[in-house]
Formats: sequence, C-alpha cells, structure tokens
Amino acid sequence: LALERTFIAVKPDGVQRRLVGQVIHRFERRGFKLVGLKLLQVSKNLLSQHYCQLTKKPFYPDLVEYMTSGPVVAMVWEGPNIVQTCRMMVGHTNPAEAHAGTIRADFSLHVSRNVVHASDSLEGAQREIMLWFDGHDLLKWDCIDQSVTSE
Ligand code: DAT
Ligand code: MG
Repeated sequence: LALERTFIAVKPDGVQRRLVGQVIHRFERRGFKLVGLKLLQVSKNLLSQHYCQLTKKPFYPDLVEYMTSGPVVAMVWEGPNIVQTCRMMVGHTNPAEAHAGTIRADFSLHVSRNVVHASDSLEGAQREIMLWFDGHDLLKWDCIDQSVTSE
C-alpha cells in the first residue's frame, strides 16, 4: 500500500463541543501518523478555495457561516491508504446515513453540523494540504512502532 497523506479538520461544531481529542484519538489508535496540526480561524477566502466545487449549492452560504463561526483544528495525517480509510472512519456526509462506529454517526445528527472534514481523493488531499499548510509546517519524523505497518 502506498504511503499517503490526507487533510482532516475538526469543524467549528467539533471544537465547540470539545471533540478535538476524541477525533484525534480515532486516527492515533488506528496507527496513523500526525504530521501537521494547527488551530485557526478560517477566512472566507480560504473556505471558498477549500469548497470551490460547492459554491453554487443552495446550502453554500450557510456552510460559509458555519465554517467561519469559530476555530477549526486542521491536521495532516500520514499512513498507508489513508485517504480512503479516513473517509470510511469519518462516515457518510449525512450523519443520518453514516454507519455506527464512524465519527459522524457517533457524534452528530445533521449534515450541516457533521463535526469533521476528510479529503475525498488523493488529488483532493494534495490540493487541500497545500491550501491549508506551508510545507515547512509538515514534519517528517520516524514513528518507532511503524516500520512494518506503514513504511
Ligand atoms: P463531505 O464533507 O462528506 O466531503 P461534501 O464535500 O459533499 O461532503 O460537502 C461538504 C460539506 O458541506 C459537508 O460536510 C456538509 C455540507 N453539506 C453537504 N451537503 C449538504 C446539504 N445537503 N445540506 C447542508 N450542508 C451540506
Ligand atoms: Mg468533500
């Protein structure tokens, strides 16, 4: 399996509800490696680039208001097949359709407050990582227990 990176964010509702630790715990216990992390207030400009495919959707104005309503925790995680695996761990966009055990099913009820973002493809992940992080804020480091599982 190829070593990949993905972009994960705890959205403002997740930060307000003090779910940051629980979200991080899901990816840590799976065995993925954290390579970038920051708390930030998202600008409308950054958000419009992040969600550039959604700007024509009827829910877009509400999405902007929600995503800029408070701090977001932005992260880059690394591991084998991580983009697809994190999408599975995050669950369906609409929490009502998400499987039990996924983050969205376990912590949310409505599509407009679904706690986390995860990149949906390798290309999307690369685009989002470049948009949210400077390269020098992503660390290359050796995880002592991961020589078999992800290198
Ligand atoms: P995902 O976050 O699962 O990648 P997406 O990229 O289609 O889903 O949409 C981005 C976000 O926009 C999503 O997490 C929540 C919001 N959203 C999507 N569909 C919506 C809808 N029908 N009503 C309200 N918000 C919606
Ligand atoms: Mg998406």
